[in-house]
Amino acid sequence: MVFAARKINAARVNQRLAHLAQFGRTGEGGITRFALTAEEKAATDAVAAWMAEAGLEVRRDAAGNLFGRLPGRRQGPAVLTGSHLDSVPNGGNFDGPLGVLGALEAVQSMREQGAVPELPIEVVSFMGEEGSRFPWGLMGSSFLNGTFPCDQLAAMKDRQGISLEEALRQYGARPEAVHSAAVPAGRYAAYVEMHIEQAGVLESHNLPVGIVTGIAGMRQLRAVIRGRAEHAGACPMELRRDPMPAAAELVLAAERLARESDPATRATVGFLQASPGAANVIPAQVELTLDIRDLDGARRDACVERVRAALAEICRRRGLEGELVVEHTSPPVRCHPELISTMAAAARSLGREPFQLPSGAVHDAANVAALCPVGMIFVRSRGGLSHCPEEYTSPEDVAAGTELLAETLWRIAAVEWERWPEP
Ligand code: HGY
Ligand code: MN
Ligand code: MN
Repeated sequence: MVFAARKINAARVNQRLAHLAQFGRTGEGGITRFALTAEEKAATDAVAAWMAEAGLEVRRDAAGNLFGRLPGRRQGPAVLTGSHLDSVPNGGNFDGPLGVLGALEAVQSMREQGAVPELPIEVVSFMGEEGSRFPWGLMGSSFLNGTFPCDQLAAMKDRQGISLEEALRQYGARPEAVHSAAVPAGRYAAYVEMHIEQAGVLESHNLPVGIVTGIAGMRQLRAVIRGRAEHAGACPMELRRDPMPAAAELVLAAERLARESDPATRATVGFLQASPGAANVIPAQVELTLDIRDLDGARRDACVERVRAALAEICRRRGLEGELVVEHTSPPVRCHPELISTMAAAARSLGREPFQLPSGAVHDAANVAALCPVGMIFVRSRGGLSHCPEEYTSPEDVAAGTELLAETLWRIAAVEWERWPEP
């Protein structure tokens, strides 16, 4: 039975996207759905019910990742596909859910058409991709590829002081067994993730979909600058040891150093906190996050070292103490050439241009690349916006992406994919 990717049910995937938007809706039109919260649980439970409706074999691993499996004609390494359902604070409704629901639609359409893929295809919803609650992004896929430091479950806490271990338990996951979530290389033949582009390249080329060539590497750091708390009115300017202007210098230095590096180098300060945090108190310390990325790992690391040197110079000159701690690293990843060419052939068969582009955003695919070859499909973002309530992909583009994903999965599952040489 041949599979017709054009016959995916576009209305269903768009309705499901709209349905998920209710879980974590904020008063400002966005979505806040953090890792291991009731909101992520509600969205994941909805997807689990849809997987069961579609006749998939549904399971959850000890880390809270959800899987739905469509059996193949023969046993063998499954083709994995999916994304995540958690969000950034007041984020959009497409970053993550588009990849999970597109993957579910692809395999549900195969089943409804009576088309059985050669290899099994497994849909995954990874827990906690964004790193918005705990200081570790790509968390669910870190458990899958065995790189999460499982001895940190009790020590790693969110900003309310809840440990990851407690959050896993409250979520209904099994912190005592999280090691079992790790799978060996070879368990999967390949991984394909569909994702909203989160930038404006496809829109600028007036294209609905694109094929990703590689994923930027990311280093997330926490800078702490310590001075001396004093009275905001009584303490003369020349006697202060104030970490706030030092933090301001560091923010500007990070921006300048990234601009001086390369257009693919990106540096962002997304969080800054003074303590004790009162208008009439010179802060004792200022803490801020630094997110530094690049498609080239060495260039990214060189930028990190220049920021580290800038912090040391600022603190020395101002008589302050400073430290810069790496909290999470995600390696730059190249998508596998075999998958890129398969996607290009699938695109052409659907009358789509096989446009290729890199990803400045990181994705669970970067982790799964440690287990098998990975590929990604991007779908156009209106205005290139993402990580905000304005994030949007049209129903027509959702359909175009889902068709391409479905055709790609069908082709990958139908070929004898050996363990490919590293790209
Ligand atoms: O940060 C990222 O690039 C992704 O959205 N977690
Ligand atoms: Mn994402
Ligand atoms: Mn994101």
